[in-house]
Amino acid sequence: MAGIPAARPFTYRFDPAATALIVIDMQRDFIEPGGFGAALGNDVTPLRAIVPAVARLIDASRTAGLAVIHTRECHRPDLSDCPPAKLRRGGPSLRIGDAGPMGRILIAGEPGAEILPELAPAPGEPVIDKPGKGAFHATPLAGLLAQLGTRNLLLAGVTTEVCVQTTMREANDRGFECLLAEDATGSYFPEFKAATLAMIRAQGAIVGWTATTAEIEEALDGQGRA
Ligand code: C5J
Repeated sequence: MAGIPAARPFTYRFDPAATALIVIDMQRDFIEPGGFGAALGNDVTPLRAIVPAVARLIDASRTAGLAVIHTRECHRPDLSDCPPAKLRRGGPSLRIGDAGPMGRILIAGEPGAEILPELAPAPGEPVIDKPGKGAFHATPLAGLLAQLGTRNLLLAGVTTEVCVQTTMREANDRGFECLLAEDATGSYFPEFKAATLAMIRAQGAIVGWTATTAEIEEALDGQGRA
């Protein structure tokens, strides 16, 4: 058993053999200048700033033998998996499926929907394409985690208050013990990120725990499977 004594609101305990890292939606369209997020008028700087921490977390998790799972928010080219209510959002400037600066927006296979090259999944690491904000909705994630025997989830990625928080709440309701890496998650709105971290760990970890990447690295150090 490993632990992060400095985690908030109290010590987070986990068995590395039953722990997976989920990296949420580190896609070009959300993070790169000139992508969908930027075209909507968002400042992508706070999202770009987390890339080194996410890379460290992925490295530390791989070294410790944790399963590393990546997600992408994207849709089929015919948009058959995109509910009309979701399609209507984001207007009037740019909507899902429209031609955007990096190909059709949030469409599988388009350049903007790809994960940043510096965080590319390693061969064999699962990549879950998800049509919703939460990674459990309409995806094989629950079955995959059951197969792996996962009980604990470390989370990172973007955006903190949308896809990351939704996934963490879905996971919490399914019985996973979840910890969000504070400096490896980002939002276009720093005040939303701060509020999300606070509400996750409120009331005795009502949704889960938070810790820094350095604290997680320290806990994972030396945990590599033989
Ligand atoms: C958003 C996400 N913000 N990955 N997606 O639409 O959080």
